[in-house]
Amino acid sequence: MADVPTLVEQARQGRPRAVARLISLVEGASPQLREVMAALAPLAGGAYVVGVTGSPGVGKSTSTSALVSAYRRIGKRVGVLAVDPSSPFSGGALLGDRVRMSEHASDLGVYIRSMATRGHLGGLAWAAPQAIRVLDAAGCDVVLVETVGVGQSEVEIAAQADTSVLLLAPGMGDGIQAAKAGILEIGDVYVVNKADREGADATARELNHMLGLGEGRAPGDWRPPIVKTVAARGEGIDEVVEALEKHRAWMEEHGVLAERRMRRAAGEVETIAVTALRERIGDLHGDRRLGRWRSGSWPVSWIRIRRRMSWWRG
Ligand SMILES: Nc1nc2c(ncn2[C@@H]2O[C@H](COP(=O)(O)OP(=O)(O)O)[C@@H](O)[C@H]2O)c(=O)[nH]1
Ligand SMILES: [Mg+2]
Repeated sequence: MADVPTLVEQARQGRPRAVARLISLVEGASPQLREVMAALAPLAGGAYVVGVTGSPGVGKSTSTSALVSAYRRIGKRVGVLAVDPSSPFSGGALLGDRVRMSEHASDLGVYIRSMATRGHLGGLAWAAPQAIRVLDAAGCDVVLVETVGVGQSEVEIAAQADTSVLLLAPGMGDGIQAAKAGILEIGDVYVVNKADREGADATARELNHMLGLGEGRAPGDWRPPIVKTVAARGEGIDEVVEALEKHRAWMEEHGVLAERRMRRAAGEVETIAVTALRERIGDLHGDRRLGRWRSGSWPVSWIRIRRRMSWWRG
């Protein structure tokens, strides 16, 4: 059994092994999950969670690494969660992330964690928010969540962030794709990376046009800015930080931050409830009770399940 209070204490001092251990305890739903959550809850809530999303190769890891440097320069402690729902193993993409973030490896003010598998429990919908909470409680001022753009899961993970940054790059056909995928709705800040390449201005213009199409904004509404960067050289990154701080200030002023966090908490409770329910029902295919259901008594079991569900809801 892990000594939870000691782990929490060490995590707050920035000890990477303690942070790693706590994340393992919460993402794997260990028997100590409740104890860990109870210890973390009063310490969490101070971190600003930023999602960094975009197609593979657009420069998410490079940008995230540059953002880490920028936040470190102003003395912030930073946590990074690199999530790749497309890869069932710790595969090549995450390895590349490691390399691109290796300059921060010896910095105790930075903690980097990759998460690849969808396999466990409620999958990333469960694991990602728990890991974010650990980083938050461990005293990170900023948590950057890098996630590749693949369908539903990216929206799911973007929903974990206070602010979502959507990255595009010229020549990737990203603009049109983004519009098709309805991704334009999830960005609070847009970044056209690889501005050293031809077509960056055109991509920014196209994006600006598309964002304008959705214009039905009231005067006080947030208008997502578009920032051009060359992440590989750190250019434009300070402007991204500035845009993030502006968005955060706007959210605080308009009560949006509290509202987003409340919605997030509700979603988390739902995930936990659904996961627990799924576990209780068990693996139906390997369950002998299924035989009884088949032999005619299933309506009774079904009523029992319904009752349990209404208990969850109520
Ligand atoms: N030319 C150029 N290449 C970049 C820039 N930013 C990142 N890259 C390169 O793009 C490739 C993919 O970057 P990466 O950060 O791994 O993208 P990710 O898959 O979105 O995380 C790498 O070879 C980077 O060196 C940039 O601003 N300009
Ligand atoms: Mg990456």
